[in-house]
Amino acid sequence: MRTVIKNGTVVTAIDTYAGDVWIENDKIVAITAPGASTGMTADKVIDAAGKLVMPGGIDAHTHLDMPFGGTTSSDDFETGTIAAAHGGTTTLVDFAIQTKGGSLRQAVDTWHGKAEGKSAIDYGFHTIITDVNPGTLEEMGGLVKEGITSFKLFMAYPGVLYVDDGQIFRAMQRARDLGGLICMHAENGIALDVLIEQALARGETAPKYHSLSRPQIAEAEGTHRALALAEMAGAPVYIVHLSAPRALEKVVEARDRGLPAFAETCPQYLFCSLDDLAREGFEGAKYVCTPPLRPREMQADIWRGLKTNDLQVVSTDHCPFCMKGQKDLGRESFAKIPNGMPGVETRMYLMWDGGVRAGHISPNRFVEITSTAPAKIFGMFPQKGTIAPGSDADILVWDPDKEHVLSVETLHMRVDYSPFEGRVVRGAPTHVLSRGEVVVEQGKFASKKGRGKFLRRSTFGL
Ligand code: DUC
Ligand code: ZN
Ligand code: ZN
Repeated sequence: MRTVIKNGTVVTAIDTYAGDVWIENDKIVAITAPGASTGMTADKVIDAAGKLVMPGGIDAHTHLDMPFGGTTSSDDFETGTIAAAHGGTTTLVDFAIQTKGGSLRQAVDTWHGKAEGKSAIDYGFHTIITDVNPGTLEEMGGLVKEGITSFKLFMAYPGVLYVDDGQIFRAMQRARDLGGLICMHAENGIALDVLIEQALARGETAPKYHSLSRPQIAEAEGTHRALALAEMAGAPVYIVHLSAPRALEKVVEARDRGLPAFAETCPQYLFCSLDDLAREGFEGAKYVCTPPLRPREMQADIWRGLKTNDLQVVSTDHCPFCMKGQKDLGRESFAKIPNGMPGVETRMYLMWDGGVRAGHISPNRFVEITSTAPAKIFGMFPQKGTIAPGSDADILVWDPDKEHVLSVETLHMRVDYSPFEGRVVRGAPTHVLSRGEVVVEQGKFASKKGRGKFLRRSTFGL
């Protein structure tokens, strides 16, 4: 099967040029000058005149079908990956969680069971280690050989996901030896639990107190500690979901000293704020995620970090919970609201409309932070993350002017609200290809669940 995407403008992280992209089965095989006589014929022609041809989005941070906060995130691998494809994301990396007393093997087997036969796009796994002990340190080696080359640790959520500094340090040393990458949820959870208890004792139970009881200094301290431990271990580190200027300062300082320190932010920290958490009644619960949304004035610094490459990636931390039956567990106490927001489908729209169109970033930088950089950091490049001969044909034909309304009525995530209800964005995919197959065409899913493949990722190579 040969497909050609003709007459479009190819946009990668570094180039913008007119080119026809030729695909054979699941791979890109050639890029030719528009109209050049190539001698090749195609079974399928996609006309991309007036459109951009970009690598499919890579979301390196999702939580599908994850037990958390007394419930389970509402998208599974079927609904979550179909929604992702609609929004132009063709690869995701989800987190397999070690249960207390369980092994990493069990975690990964459980996650393979959740994804197989369901995922509509390609996927990899990180593992969340909740108990770093001689057994799990040993197991990390086996997982790296299976292509699970990154591990998330939590400084937050004492008694649930939290690991102490000794455990973090040992895991970092082991990751260094294996070529693995530690991803850190960097907030001082021990101190935050005290602040939460004190807020509740004062009767501060509304959703906005979720943010007011998690000050940015707790994230800055955690970020500094993660960077220091990684430096002592001689290991690279990746700070997940960075939300706060003072945490960003720590990353800047480490990178300026040449350390292999990386960090992502998420659209919610660029487009939502404490004002949303403070909405009337219980509406703020829609915006409860961790780290929390910050005062609106802090967004400018996060944009600056993205522009200057102090932040390298935008992923989503997609972790949806319905208002009815899930978020409402916390009507009496913000501490019982399941933490997480939906985002896997809206990331590319928001980063184009609110990032590129708003003048914060160029189209090339859009490709870099949503696709190329996560592919490189997480061992998927150049199979994923670019448009080049030999790469997987994960491609977006992107209409930069197409209007789309973000609403629970138009989006496909299995959740009963949208944080962006009614927002009109410009820029949307007309065709989404995953390994050469058109999976979404003009807003309609054109493929089937279960076609996505597990991705064996390489060790850390930057
Ligand atoms: N933050 C969230 O908002 N949800 C899942 C886990 C996390 O760290
Ligand atoms: Zn986290
Ligand atoms: Zn997360």
